[in-house]
Amino acid sequence: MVDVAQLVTQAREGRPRAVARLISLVEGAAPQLREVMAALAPRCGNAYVVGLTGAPGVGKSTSTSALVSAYRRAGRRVAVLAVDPSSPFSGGALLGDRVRMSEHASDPGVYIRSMATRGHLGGLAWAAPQAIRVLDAAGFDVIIVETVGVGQSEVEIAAQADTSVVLLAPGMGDGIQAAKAGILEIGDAYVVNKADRDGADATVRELNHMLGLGEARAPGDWRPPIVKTVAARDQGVDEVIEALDKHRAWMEEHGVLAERRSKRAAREAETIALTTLRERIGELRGGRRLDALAERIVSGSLDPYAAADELIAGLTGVD
Ligand SMILES: Nc1nc2c(ncn2[C@@H]2O[C@H](COP(=O)(O)OP(=O)(O)OP(=O)(O)O)[C@@H](O)[C@H]2O)c(=O)[nH]1
Ligand SMILES: [Mg+2]
Repeated sequence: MVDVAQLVTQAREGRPRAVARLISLVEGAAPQLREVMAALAPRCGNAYVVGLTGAPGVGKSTSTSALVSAYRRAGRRVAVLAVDPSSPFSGGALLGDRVRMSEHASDPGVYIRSMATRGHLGGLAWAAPQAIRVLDAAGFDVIIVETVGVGQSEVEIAAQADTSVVLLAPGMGDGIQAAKAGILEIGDAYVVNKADRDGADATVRELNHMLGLGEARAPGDWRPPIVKTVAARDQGVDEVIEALDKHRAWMEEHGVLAERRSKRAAREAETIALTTLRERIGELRGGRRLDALAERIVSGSLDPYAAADELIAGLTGVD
């Protein structure tokens, strides 16, 4: 049995084992989540959520680790949520990252957790916000959500972060890939990592061009900065933090932070509602109700819209 009240109390104290248990409940889509989220809600809303995305191997984990160190030097408590949208829900994802982050292992001001999201009905969009809530309520000042940029995942993560950082590296054909993946629309800041390699300046130029940074913007508009880093040697990391701080200040000044958070909350509720409905429809598949409706559609005595209405009415207990 899970003692939710006790876990929540301990998580609020920032006890890592309790935080881990709660995130496991999220991963496993446990029925106790409803109770957990109700208990955590009053404690949420203080953490600054940074999304970090980029193609495989650009240096996300190395950068995350360097960012963690920089935030710690500034006295902030940091949590890292490494989301792997491609690995199965129960998998022990990102072992390599654990090793890479091991320098923070003994620091009680740091919590690192990887989470797999594939295979769950709601996937990344469902699980990540709830894990973020756990970390937020546990009192972390900054939550870094690292995701491999594959397909939709970076867009989904951007929707859940206060600030989104897109990481690129020179010489990987990133420019074209970036344009394809639509990441040019989601970055609040761009980092060209591996600047110790040839082609970093060319990547910066290309990015500048593609983002239209040379063009005029309305006063007060956010202009995404491009920062060069060598994460492996801790170079440029303070500039990244500076860019993040500036973006946060800009969002606060223009009401963007509140707006983003409110959109996020709406999406969260919507995702849970849709996931619940999908689950119930899935349950119906095993039962006779959907079969009966299907029979009537086939025989022409019911059209699919009317059948869907009946289905929805049945699901929500209105009929
Ligand atoms: N030359 C150079 N190599 C780097 C730099 N930053 C990271 N690397 C190396 O690039 C490789 C990939 O780094 P990771 O941090 O694991 O990259 P990642 O984006 O997290 O990779 P995935 O999680 O697999 O998508 C590692 O071998 C790093 O040591 C850098 O600034 N310069
Ligand atoms: Mg990584």
